[in-house]
Amino acid sequence: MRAKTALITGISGQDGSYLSTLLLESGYHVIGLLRRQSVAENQTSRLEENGWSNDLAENVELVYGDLLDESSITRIIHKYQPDEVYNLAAMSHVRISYDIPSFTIQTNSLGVLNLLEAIRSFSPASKFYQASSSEMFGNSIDPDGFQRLTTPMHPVSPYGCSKLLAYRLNVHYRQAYDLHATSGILFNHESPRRGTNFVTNKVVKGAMLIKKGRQSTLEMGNLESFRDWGHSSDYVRAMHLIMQHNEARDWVVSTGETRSVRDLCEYVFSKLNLDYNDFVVVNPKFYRKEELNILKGDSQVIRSELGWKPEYSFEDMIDEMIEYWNLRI
Ligand code: G4F
Repeated sequence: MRAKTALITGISGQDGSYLSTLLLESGYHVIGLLRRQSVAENQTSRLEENGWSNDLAENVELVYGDLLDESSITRIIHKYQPDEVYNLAAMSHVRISYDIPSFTIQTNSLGVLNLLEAIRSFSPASKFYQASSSEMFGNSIDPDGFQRLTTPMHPVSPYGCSKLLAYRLNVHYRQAYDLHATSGILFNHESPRRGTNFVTNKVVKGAMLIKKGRQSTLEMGNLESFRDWGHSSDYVRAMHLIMQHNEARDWVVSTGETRSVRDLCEYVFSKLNLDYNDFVVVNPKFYRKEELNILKGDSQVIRSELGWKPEYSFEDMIDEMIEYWNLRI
């Protein structure tokens, strides 16, 4: 049987690095879209953590391109005619999106439009996965405390607005052009490969630096916001399942549990036998212009229809991150 070809945009990011391994181990030929960076090593540092055997590595092709360089996207889609396209590329940091709103909206919205147009014109049989985000809900919550597909979407950041436009474009291309355009509304997902300017890895790395005497305090923003945190490797499994389903739809992927940033600090510092109250200092510079207060996702549909469930608990995930930094600091 012919190996399936998958294109992953954002292959060098946290999710791209886990997804590429999942697909390679499932026998795919993987094309990874890379953006040029001045430090060449940074482009592939997460991929190197996969430690692929030669057999797996020979099934990966990395190609330069950019969602905003329409010609590069068109050329790649036309050349490879991928069976599956996973769009994981984005400007993904919510607070930074207030500083670079135009770039965020161009990359996260118009970039998706470029991909959908290229697929529509040159490879209409390609299945498409759009990385949608729980940030699209903003502060809307259903009366039972959860967010789900039917919850109104009122984003509170340029990032959330950009993802909402991309989400609606994806639905439109599914309906208007009959593309197999799917999306996963993923709640926060973390791992040791998470950037250290996102809250989980910032707290774990900061606490470890304090534990080892290399830092005295940890400056944080809002400790009272709540997030539904899962593990990236569980969430890329959900992406793959979503793409294998015969019907193109939108799905919510979440743990269904919520914790505050304060709870996170308390857990991480206590694992290192420290009291976070002695070290965590609030600095308003890390506040958002408008905060999204509580996220808790209802993922019953993907659990019952696709048999997905997370394998990592919150504690397992944070313990893995602590172990990672313990070996490196
Ligand atoms: O880790 P965060 O930066 O993630 P955020 O903003 O929830 O966004 C992440 O999840 C989204 C899904 O809902 C993705 F779409 C998005 O791409 C990204 O992956 O912040 C989490 C919470 C926020 O409420 C923030 O205000 O932590 C709070 N926080 C408090 N102090 C902080 C800090 N966040 C960061 N990054 N740094 C702080 O010092």
